[in-house]
Amino acid sequence: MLSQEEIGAFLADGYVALRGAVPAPVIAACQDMIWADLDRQGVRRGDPATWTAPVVRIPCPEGGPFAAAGTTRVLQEACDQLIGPGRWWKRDGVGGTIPVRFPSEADPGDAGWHIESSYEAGGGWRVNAGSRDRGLLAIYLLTDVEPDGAPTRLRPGSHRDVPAILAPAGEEGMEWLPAAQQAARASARRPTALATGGAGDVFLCHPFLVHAASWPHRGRFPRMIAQPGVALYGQYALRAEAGETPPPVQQAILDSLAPAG
Ligand SMILES: O=C(O)CCC(=O)C(=O)O
Repeated sequence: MLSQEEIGAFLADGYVALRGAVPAPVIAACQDMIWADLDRQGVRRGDPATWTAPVVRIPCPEGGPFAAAGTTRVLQEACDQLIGPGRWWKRDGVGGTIPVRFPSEADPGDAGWHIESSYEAGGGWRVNAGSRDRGLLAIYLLTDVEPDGAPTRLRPGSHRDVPAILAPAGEEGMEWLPAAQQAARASARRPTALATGGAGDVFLCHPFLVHAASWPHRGRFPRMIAQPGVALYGQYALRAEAGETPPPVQQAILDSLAPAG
């Protein structure tokens, strides 16, 4: 269970790190599956000469160790606490994509600051202030991630800059790209934190947390993360009902839309 202090940090910073959320043997089996997938693309575990691109993305494999990784008790309890019990899809796995970043001085071309999109409508990806369909962004460290090994960059507090951008667009929300660009500009003054740690750590992030990949990768080993969304059923109301205690994801949205004073 997350402590009150951790929930307070989530409200303030927009993320909380669950250290050791996925056991080491499960992580080792996930790595084996990822390498098997990379091998089919000619990128081989034991042969750094084949690590020619700064980033290779694969869809997160399903089943086996990934089903175990996505369903640990500590993760499910934290999702209940942050999103609200019964409000999110208990996926039998991890999902999303796995960007594998290799030691390289090259610009990977995908390291801009952004928020994630949350739902598809009219053939495009969108996001609205109620965070329709997205309860969290989860960042699973599937290898150790060192500060010089292309960690994901986070902007603590940036989740509070985003509701004011999205709210004027109402239920329909905004197209993802202009929303992400405005979120990046609005949060430029925020500090940067690095999603570093050990393999098996999971960062649970508010859906509006502004983040970015980083480069160069000056570590020795490929860095693997998964970065799925945790699906929300429906969307959050932008006003709390009387007597209701909103879950922290919703509370952060309400707080940032509340008039100052
Ligand atoms: O690879 C990373 O560190 C983050 C990538 C990312 O934010 C994305 O693909 O949306």
